[in-house]
Amino acid sequence: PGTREELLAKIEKQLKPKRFQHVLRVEQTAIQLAQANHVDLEKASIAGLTHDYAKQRPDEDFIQAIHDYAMDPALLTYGNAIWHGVVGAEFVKRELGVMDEDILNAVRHHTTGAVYMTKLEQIVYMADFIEPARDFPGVDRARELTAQDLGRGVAYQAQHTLAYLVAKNQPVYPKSIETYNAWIRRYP
Ligand code: DGI
Ligand code: FE
Ligand code: FE
Ligand code: FE
Repeated sequence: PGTREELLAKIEKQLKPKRFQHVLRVEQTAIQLAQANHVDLEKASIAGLTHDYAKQRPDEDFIQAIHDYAMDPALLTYGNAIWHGVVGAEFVKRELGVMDEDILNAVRHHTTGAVYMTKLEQIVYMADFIEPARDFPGVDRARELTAQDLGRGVAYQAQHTLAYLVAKNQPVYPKSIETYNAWIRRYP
């Protein structure tokens, strides 16, 4: 994908300043988690930087992409919250030239998680949840658990997000429920 500077410039152009600052914090958090978990730092950096690349695109772009790339039509019943990761990864690949499937899967799964996640995917999922500006009840517990054991952090977030969505009367994407079931069994 060229130099880090080129990548940063392309990402910054797509995002409002607040969102871009979040992306930089997720990158730093992902790098720290990568150090602690013996994961490639460069991959953690690129995945952190690209995870919300598509967050501010119009719905039409996602709808077009779901058709163009023959993605699951059930996706059409959700919205930006789900699309920006799973469909956004296709834009990261084509527009930023990121071809590493581990990085692309980290982007794809950063919102919903997945039953099987590599260490890198777990790191991006957690970094997005616990980056230093995140402030919600439970975030300190999430930071603590993640520092002890990355997988425990994943189980905690899956549980926390599901409870949050139900409390807010929000539809739950099936993958989010699958993530919850799998990780709560691994970390009872
Ligand atoms: O993009 P960020 O704000 O940094 O964080 P994110 O991608 O983890 O989450 C974006 C939003 O997605 C957040 O408000 C919670 C929501 N979300 C997560 N899982 C689901 C969901 N929304 C729906 N409707 N269904 C889900 O399963
Ligand atoms: Fe996101
Ligand atoms: Fe998240
Ligand atoms: Fe994010």
